[in-house]
Amino acid sequence: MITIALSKGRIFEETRPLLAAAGIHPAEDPEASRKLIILTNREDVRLLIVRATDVPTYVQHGGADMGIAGKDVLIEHGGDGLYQPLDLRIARCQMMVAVREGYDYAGRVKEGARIRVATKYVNTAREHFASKGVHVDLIKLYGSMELAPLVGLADAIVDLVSTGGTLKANGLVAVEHITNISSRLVVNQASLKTKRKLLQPVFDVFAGAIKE
Ligand code: PRT
Ligand code: MG
Repeated sequence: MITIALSKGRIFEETRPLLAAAGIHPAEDPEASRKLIILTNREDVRLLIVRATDVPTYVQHGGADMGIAGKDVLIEHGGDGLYQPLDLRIARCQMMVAVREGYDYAGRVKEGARIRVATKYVNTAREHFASKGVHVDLIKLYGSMELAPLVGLADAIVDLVSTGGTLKANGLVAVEHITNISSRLVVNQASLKTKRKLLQPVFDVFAGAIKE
């Protein structure tokens, strides 16, 4: 049996064609179902529907044999105990620093001011600003980071941007690019040894179905 952990929403939608290429068709639509274990047409494959940030944890501890997780999530998790064979190039976006329109980010950095940064990605943000020698106070949030600069909770945010529509709708502008993000296949290291025969064909099909 192969257990695959993934999250609903964009990751599931963009993984669906890869699963189909491997002949794996979910028995139910996870968007509509309340079930957290979704069976498939293949008796030896099932899907676990978990929060995006929990995918590496399930795979690391063997709750799932493999999973699909954003690089943003993997950097924060640390990747311990995970084999990461493939960049699937799905759910792509960019991690950026953004501020309120009119906030002089470059000027504040040049002065050596302390900047208050709200983010869900504290490890990534800490490393980024340290490497640039920018002094920051990090404020951990769990979502809707865009709000923080609007109410004076923070001077800047570190968040993911794809179309830019969310920043624009909230009067924010991106001022610094941190890294490109896409989703990776992650595999439990014990499963890799004990279930290689079942897993390898899935990796091979996924590898062949990656776009660009
Ligand atoms: O939503 P929930 O709190 O349940 O969890 P989640 O946000 O962790 O999950 P989900 O499904 O939203 O995202 C899963 C993964 O998709 C992330 O870990 C990223 O790797 C990837 N991804 C790709 C994105 C985006 N693009 C993205 N645009 N994740 C989030 N966003 C958000 C962003 O945070 C911002 O709020 O979309 C908004 C910006 O989008 P634009 O198009 O307005 O720029
Ligand atoms: Mg989300």
